[in-house]
Amino acid sequence: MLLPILKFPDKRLTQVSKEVTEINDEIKTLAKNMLETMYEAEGIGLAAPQIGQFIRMIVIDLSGPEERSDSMVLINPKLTKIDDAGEISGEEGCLSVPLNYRAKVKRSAKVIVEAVDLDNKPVKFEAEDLMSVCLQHEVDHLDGKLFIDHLSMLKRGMYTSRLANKAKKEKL
Ligand code: K1U
Ligand code: ZN
Repeated sequence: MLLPILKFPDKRLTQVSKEVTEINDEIKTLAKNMLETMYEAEGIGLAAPQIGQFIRMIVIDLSGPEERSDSMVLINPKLTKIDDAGEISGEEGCLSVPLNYRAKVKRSAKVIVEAVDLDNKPVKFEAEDLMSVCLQHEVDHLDGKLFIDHLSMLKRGMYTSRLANKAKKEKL
């Protein structure tokens, strides 16, 4: 089932999500629907709060909507930034940020993620490049943050006025 994705400036996207305490059928169905929604929207990641469920669950598939070969469901993910690895600055987009807006964001180059999977099995791995960026982007959603919150006041202001202008034109 496809789920509607909340869009900025919806205030619900600023909520901090709660830990998942039990992995039941409802959580499993939600994970399946999140993957379907992510593929349909042509994303490489999706966090539960983006579809209005304020729990700490994310889905990722860097192989993309065509291949769909690398899907991953992470529950209660915790990131440890590896400071020695430095930073990377990659272009990000977000399924919750309208106008297909993209901008460069500085992130930790490497992170270690610890989580559990849908079988409640512990998962731990080191991530770099796009996987590191995507994990940090998705965990930010769980903490009520969007990638545009990392931009300078000037860049963010330019984006929000573009969005406001579009809304104004649509009202006319
Ligand atoms: O969380 C989301 O809104 C999904 C988001 C994930 C993401 C993309 C790029 C960098 C960090 C996190 C997207 O999938 S945006 C859409 C997109 O199609 C995309 C952007 C860059 C590379 C590949 C895909
Ligand atoms: Zn996003």
